[in-house]
Amino acid sequence: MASTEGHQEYEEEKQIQSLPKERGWASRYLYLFQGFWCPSTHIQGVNSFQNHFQAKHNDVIVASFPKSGTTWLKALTFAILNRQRFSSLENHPLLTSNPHELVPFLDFLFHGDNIQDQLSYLSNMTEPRVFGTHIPLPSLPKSIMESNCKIIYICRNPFDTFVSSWSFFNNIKSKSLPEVTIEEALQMYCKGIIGFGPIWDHMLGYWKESIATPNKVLFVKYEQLQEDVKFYVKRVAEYLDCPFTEEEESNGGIESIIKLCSFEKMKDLEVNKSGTVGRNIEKKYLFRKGEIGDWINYFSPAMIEMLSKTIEEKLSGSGLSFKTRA
Ligand code: PAP
Repeated sequence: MASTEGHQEYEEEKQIQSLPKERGWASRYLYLFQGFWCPSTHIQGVNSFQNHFQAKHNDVIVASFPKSGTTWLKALTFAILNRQRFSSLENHPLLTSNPHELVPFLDFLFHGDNIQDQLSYLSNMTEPRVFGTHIPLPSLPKSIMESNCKIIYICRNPFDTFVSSWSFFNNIKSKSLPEVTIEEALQMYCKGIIGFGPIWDHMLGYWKESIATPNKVLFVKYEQLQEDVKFYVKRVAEYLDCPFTEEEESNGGIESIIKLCSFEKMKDLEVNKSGTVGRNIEKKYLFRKGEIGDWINYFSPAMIEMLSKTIEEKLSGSGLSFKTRA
């Protein structure tokens, strides 16, 4: 057994060393793995996820590029799907657990060598199971694409996503890593070098699939959620085949979910103010400002030009666009 594990580790290490490598911002290096940039510590988890995960027909996957509104969409999706089980909002699990605890990231669940434990945990989860992933669409396990499970993808204006990532990484990164200026970080971001990047490929993969198979991928933007959350809560419920009844609507069922998952409410909960989640991430860093347009406080004119040109180049002709509110 030990020698099989040792052999596997050796093979994984060999695989990592053969990949293109660049300096990262929050990890020392990022490796170009299956077309996206990934810290070495993540590659084993992705391999295992691809090899072992078996989707069920009623699974729901919340997919996103990091810092695009994942926490919010996880909370909303969990609350929408489980509204019969947890009809009393006073005792709702979202008041005592972080959304990432209730809706685990599949790519992180498969880290380490306790795969059998993870598989039995997964098979015992209450259905419908809801998961998160930051993996780009072409790297999702076959069973996700081949089963009837549904994906909801959230993305965000690349300006705000950059600032949210920049602020988050500065909070969580090891002090032993070399300093990176915001200009250098933006240059890397524009070249696609950021965990799970390039961001354009990530968004376009899900965007194209949402057009080709709208029953498989629902594509949502953070800004759309902010502008009309009620519309999107109803849209998500319809897409997941659990539309709100007229009675639920008239009883304020939609509004109470919106309130429960709102930035102000979640940021203020004791459970989200301290402690860690996932791979030792301090929960308080998941709730920063929750605003559209904060990028203006960070970007110089040269940075605006650099990112605007890159967006134009990468997204033109795709039909995917973002309003930038300066
Ligand atoms: P993750 O990739 O680490 O899971 P993710 O949740 O995708 O992060 O994005 C974090 C952003 O969503 C933060 O944005 P900011 O840095 O611009 O503030 C965070 O504040 C915001 N956010 C978290 N929860 C909510 C919420 N309930 N409503 C609106 N925005 C939220």
